[in-house]
Amino acid sequence: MGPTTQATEAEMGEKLSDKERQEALTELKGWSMVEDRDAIKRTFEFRDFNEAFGFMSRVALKAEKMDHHPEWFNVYKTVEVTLSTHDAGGLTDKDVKLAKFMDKAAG
Ligand code: H2B
Repeated sequence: MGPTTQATEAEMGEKLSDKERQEALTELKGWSMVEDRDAIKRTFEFRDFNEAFGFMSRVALKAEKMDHHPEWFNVYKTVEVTLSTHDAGGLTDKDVKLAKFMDKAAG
């Protein structure tokens, strides 16, 4: 790959430093580190399926805009979310940004 096709670290997002991820996790209530993986997770519980799917729809639009997508699993009113930046091989600012958006979207 030449210089025009090679994505730079900044474009892919750089993995958070130890200090950055510590600060991020303090801010993100309900989120925790995934074991054996550089990723964060949170389980959202809604009143019913309609609320859960409404949340997923709002997050989906945001994810497309950000070009940053969650790994998630829905059963009825429960949505289990894992966030990690695949291109960077771990946690970046994009994950923190999407996590904050999800917290707000969940109300
Ligand atoms: N989502 C997540 N979570 N991590 C990524 O590295 C990522 C993504 N990369 N969504 C994007 C899409 C990339 O594959 C496209 C080509 O921009």
